[in-house]
Amino acid sequence: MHADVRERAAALRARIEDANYRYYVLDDPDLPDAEYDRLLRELQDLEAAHPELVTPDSPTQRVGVTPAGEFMPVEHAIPMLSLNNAFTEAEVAAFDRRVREALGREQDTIEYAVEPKFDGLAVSLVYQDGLFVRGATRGDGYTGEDVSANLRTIRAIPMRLAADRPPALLEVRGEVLMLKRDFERLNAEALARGDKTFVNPRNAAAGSLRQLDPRVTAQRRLSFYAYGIGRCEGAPMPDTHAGIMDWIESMHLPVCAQRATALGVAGLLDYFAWLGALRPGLPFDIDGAVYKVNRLADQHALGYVARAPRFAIAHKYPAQEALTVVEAIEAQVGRTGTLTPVARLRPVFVGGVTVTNATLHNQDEIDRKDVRVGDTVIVRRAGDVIPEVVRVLTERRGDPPPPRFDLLRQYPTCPECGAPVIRLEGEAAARCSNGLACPAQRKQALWHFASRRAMDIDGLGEKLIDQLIDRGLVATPADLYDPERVNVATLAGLDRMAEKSAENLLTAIAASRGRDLGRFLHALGIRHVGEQTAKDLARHFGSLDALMAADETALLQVPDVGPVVAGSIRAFFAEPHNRAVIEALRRAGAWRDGTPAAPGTGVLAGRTLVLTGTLPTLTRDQAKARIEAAGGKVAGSVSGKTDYVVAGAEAGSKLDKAIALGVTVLDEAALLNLLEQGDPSP
Ligand code: 9MJ
Repeated sequence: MHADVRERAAALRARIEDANYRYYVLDDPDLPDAEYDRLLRELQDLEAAHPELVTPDSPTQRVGVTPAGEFMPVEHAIPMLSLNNAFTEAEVAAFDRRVREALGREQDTIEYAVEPKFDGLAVSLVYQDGLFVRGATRGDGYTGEDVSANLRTIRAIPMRLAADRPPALLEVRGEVLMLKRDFERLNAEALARGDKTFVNPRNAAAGSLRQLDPRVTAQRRLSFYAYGIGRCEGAPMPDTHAGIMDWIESMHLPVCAQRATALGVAGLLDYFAWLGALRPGLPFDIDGAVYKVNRLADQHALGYVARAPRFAIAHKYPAQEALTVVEAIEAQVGRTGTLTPVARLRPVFVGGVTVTNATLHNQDEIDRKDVRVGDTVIVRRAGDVIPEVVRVLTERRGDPPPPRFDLLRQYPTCPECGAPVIRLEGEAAARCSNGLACPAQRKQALWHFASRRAMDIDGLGEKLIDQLIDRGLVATPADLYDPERVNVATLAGLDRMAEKSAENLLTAIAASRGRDLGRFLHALGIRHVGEQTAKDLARHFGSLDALMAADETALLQVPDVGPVVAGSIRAFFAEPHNRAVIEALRRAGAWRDGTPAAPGTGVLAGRTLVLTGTLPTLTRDQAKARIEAAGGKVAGSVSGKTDYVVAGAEAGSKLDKAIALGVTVLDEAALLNLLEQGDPSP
């Protein structure tokens, strides 16, 4: 065989593995996907023509192994012990005290290596002379299962260590996990196929790693982070845990960037707080921090108690999930009359707060999760989002089981006004049929009218609106501008209002007169007419009268307006009550006709941009305003018509789609540059 073929195969392998390292470990890819695929195909073809060229560390060997019948047991030469947990600062302080006492260094400040506690599955990877030879799950700590074929599919795990003189034997330990974005994509795909979804990234990772067919695992995009080593032979070892982490990082093993060292209890608690603040933005789930005595000689001296090391501890964040019981399911009436079912829960402490309610969204969601009154459920609270029911423990249902919950049967009439509740064909939502005669809808409509992105009436909050409606001072948005109803005397008589705050509110109401037509249309709260559609309508028709006179054909001329939106607009303006309110608002001078921000001008005229993720300095609203001020349009989803995607931290599937469609991706700096310099492309 020709030496040049062998050389080419070796070069391809090195290039592909380097691309894997850059993409999956450094998160800094340097090779377009198409080029990567081309190189991999070339290598596959070479190896197919010359099977003797195939090496066990070849990237072609990551998938393509035939399914195993079962996983073989693997004994861990050094047991894979678990960590003891600390839940309070006092427990962390007690841990540190035990360490100092056991080392006979009561007066010293101990140095710890500190790192996130990954919420994944522990595995051990064995490298012989730098080559990956076997990987196993933790199992019971003494015996695990050989999941080598599945671990090979994880691109972040090097098949060959990057070291000139690798150790003769090195056992790396770490966690296999699924990144949050990969988890979301997996579930979205499962949902689209009508398959079962996974409850959380940990379960998805576990289910994927224990697949008998590695081809399935390969499609799941698992990740890996090393957190230590087991056996090491034939190489000098660093003398601290932090040193070991740096060492294995140099061999291209993935270690997380959030590791550090900390001094004493104060240092540990500082790190815990710092990591806790980062937690929501991390690409993976963590459930705490791990503290390890940094010096290996000290670790050795401390040894083990029962089944856990005495030199390390896991400091856990309060649980994000908890078990509780659904005591009732009630409906809340929203702005457009939608009845949103809410589970009333037996109070339970989750993620640092007591949770008593969880949203159930709509009847479809209730059906999908099959939530019934009396059920024991898992509730989750993540960040400051509304708590949700993750899953019902159906096995805990009594006999006979409680009946299925049917929102329409439970609420044939609106709980706020008693009007019939209807569910339109093809809609998930049930809604009150009473429109603005329903006080709950009135309140929501008024709240929306006054909100920042509509009429922007500063100081008109929920509590005030409740009082204005409940006391009959205000029934419609137009009443806000009626001095007979809303004045210093009437306002000052409300709870939590004094003369000064009443005057401030009146000033804010007065300042809202004459808002541009786009904002005003948005403020009206016409179903299916959001902020962008409102702007498009204002731009297209230029005056409210022109819009009110438009028939369906005329409405369909407006970008993104289809028959449903057009129908909703026509129905809104056909309603006599709405026409009366609009006439009153006209007399109050609430809006100003005319076309906002003349289209066709500005550096981004005619360009469509999509925002995703968190930008470093601009809020989403600010970025949107800047783009629109430059004549550009901000769309909600990426399509062939998208000119740019502006991506920040934690960008999600929109970024993936942009890359797939070849849409130019900008970061914030590039966006600002574009706004300043203009768009060079035709
Ligand atoms: C996790 N789960 O992230 C350890 N771990 O160290 C970290 N687990 C561990 N270290 C010794 N970061 C036993 C387990």
